[in-house]
Amino acid sequence: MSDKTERTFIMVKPDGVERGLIPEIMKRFQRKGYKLVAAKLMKADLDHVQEHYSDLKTKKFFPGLCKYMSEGPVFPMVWEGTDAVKQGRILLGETDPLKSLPGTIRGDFCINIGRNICHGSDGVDSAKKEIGHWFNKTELTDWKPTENAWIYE
Ligand code: DAT
Ligand code: MG
Repeated sequence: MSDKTERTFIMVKPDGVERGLIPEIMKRFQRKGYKLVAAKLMKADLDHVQEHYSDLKTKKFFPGLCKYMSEGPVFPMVWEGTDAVKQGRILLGETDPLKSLPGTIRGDFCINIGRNICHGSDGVDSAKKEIGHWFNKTELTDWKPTENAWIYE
């Protein structure tokens, strides 16, 4: 594997969970060839979500965003592989689903920016921070998928 191996934090938001889209979103990362390192279904409290989105706390939509994110179950995950952070954002599509191309997760499954079904880290540093915020070290599984021999030259 190349030395650009990265981990990214991807989370199915409450609307994605309620709409039964956990398997669909996981499938996009699995079939690309990324390795699942961690995943769990949980309900996050308001403080936890506010910390996750602390960069956006001055935005008008911040209270509504945090309320929606803390009122239903979420499905946080960690995926690993070459260029996983940037490629993860490409798989997700644009923040605004109406600007997301068909074939991307947001382009295929949603309409409204406030209900865009999934989160993805926007950089390697934020990915590290987010992974640490949502998962304990013991929840991050160290393993070598046998299929990697067929995904990486
Ligand atoms: P992204 O999730 O693509 O990284 P972001 O970090 O700028 O986008 O914003 C976090 C989430 O906040 C985003 O997924 C949906 C919501 N959001 C962003 N801009 C918004 C807006 N103008 N109105 C309502 N919700 C918004
Ligand atoms: Mg963001």
